[in-house]
Amino acid sequence: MLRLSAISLLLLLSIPYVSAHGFVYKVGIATETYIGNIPNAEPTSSIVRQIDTVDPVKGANNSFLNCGQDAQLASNITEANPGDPMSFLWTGGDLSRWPHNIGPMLTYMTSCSSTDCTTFNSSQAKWFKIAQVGRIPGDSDGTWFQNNLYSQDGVPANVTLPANILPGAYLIRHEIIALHLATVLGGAEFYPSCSQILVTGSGTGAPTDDELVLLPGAYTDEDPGILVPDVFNTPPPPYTFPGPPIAAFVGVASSPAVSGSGSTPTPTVSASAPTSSSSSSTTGKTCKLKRVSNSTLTKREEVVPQRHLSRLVRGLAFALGGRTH
Ligand SMILES: *[C@@H]1O[C@H](CO)[C@@H](O)[C@H](O)[C@H]1NC(C)=O
Ligand SMILES: *[C@@H]1O[C@H](CO)[C@@H](O)[C@H](O)[C@H]1NC(C)=O
Ligand SMILES: *[C@@H]1O[C@H](CO)[C@@H](O)[C@H](O)[C@H]1NC(C)=O
Ligand SMILES: *[C@@H]1O[C@H](CO)[C@@H](O)[C@H](O)[C@H]1NC(C)=O
Ligand SMILES: *[C@@H]1O[C@H](CO)[C@@H](O)[C@H](O)[C@H]1NC(C)=O
Ligand SMILES: [Cu+2]
Repeated sequence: MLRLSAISLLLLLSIPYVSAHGFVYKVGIATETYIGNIPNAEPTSSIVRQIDTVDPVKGANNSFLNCGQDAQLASNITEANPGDPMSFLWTGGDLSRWPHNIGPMLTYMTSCSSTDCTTFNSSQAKWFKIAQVGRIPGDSDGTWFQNNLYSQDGVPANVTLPANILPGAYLIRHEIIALHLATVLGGAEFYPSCSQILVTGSGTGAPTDDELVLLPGAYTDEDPGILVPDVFNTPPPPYTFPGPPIAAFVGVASSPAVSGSGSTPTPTVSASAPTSSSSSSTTGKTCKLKRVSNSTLTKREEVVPQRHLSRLVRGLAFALGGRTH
C-alpha cells in the first residue's frame, strides 16, 4: 500500500493547489474600489481585464505575459489622478488568500494611444516600468513584500501613480512573479493583470524610448531575476529585478501647469532615475510581520511554510515522475 499512500499524499498536497493560484479581485484607486471579474465567470462591467484561468503564465516568451491568461478587453475605464495611491488585491480563484510569498511584484504602464483602452489591444504595446518591490529591506530572513499578501487576509499590493505623469488613457499592469519553483529553468510563475485608467491632470512626464519594452519581450527565462537557483539560500542573496529600469520621470515631482499652452508638453526636468534594484514604490515599511493564526483559515494552512510545501510537492512529483505547476 506504499504506492497508494504515496499517491494519496500527493493528492492531499495537491488539492490546495487547485485554487492555489489567483487573480486581481480588487483594484483600489485613491478612495474607490473596483472589482475584477473572477476568471471565466460571466463578466460584468469592470476596469480590470478578465483572464480565463487562475493558473500562472509560464515561460518568458508566452504571449499571455502581456496582460494575463487570455486577457479580454474590459468595458470600463475610470479616472485617476497623478500621485494617486493604488492597490491591487490578489486572491485565489475562490477569493481565498493569495497563495504565494516568494518573488517580486512589478508595475508597468502603457498608453492606450488615442483610445479609451476599452478597444485597445496591447499585444504590441510599449510598456514602461513605474515600480518594483522585492525583499523587504533589512529583513534578515529575506522576506518578500509579496509575503504581506500571503500572510494576512485582504492585504493588497500598493503602488503610487507617478506624480507628473502625462494625462491620458493607460493600462496599468501589476505583475507578481512567484519564484518558489524558479530554482529550475522555466519554473517561475508569472501573474500579470491589466486595468484601464484615465489619468487626469496636467503632468508632463513620459518615458524615454529606451525605457519602453514589449511584453513578452522584456524577459528571458534565463534572466537572473527569473531563473534564481539561490532563491532559498541563507543569508538571502540580493535580488536582481528583471525588465527595464523604472522610467526616470517616475522620480520627478509634479510640475506646475504650463499656462496658455495647448502644445505637446515637454519635460524640462531631467533628474536621475531611481533605477537601482532596491527601488520601491512603497513607503519603506520594514516592520516584522505578525504571523496570523486563524482557525478559520481553509485549505492553504500556515502549518507548513509554503517554500517547504513547494519543495515537498516538487520532491514527490519528481519521485512519481509527475510535474508540479
Ligand atoms: C524566446 O524568445 C527569444 C527572443 O525572440 C528567443 O531567442 C528564444 O529562443 C525564445 N525561447 C523560447 C523558449 O521560445
Ligand atoms: C490582440 O491581438 C492578438 C494578436 O492578434 C490576439 O491574439 C489577441 O487575442 C488580441 N487580444 C484582444 C484582447 O483582443
Ligand atoms: C464605469 O466606471 C465608472 C467610474 O468608476 C462608474 O461610475 C460606472 O458605474 C461604471 N460603469 C459600469 C457600467 O459599471
Ligand atoms: C499596502 O499598504 C497597507 C496599508 O499601509 C499595508 O498594510 C500592506 O502591507 C501594504 N502591502 C504590501 C504588499 O506591502
Ligand atoms: C479570522 O477569520 C474570520 C473570518 O474570516 C475573521 O472574522 C476574524 O477576524 C479572523 N481573525 C483574525 C485574528 O484574523
Ligand atoms: Cu500558484
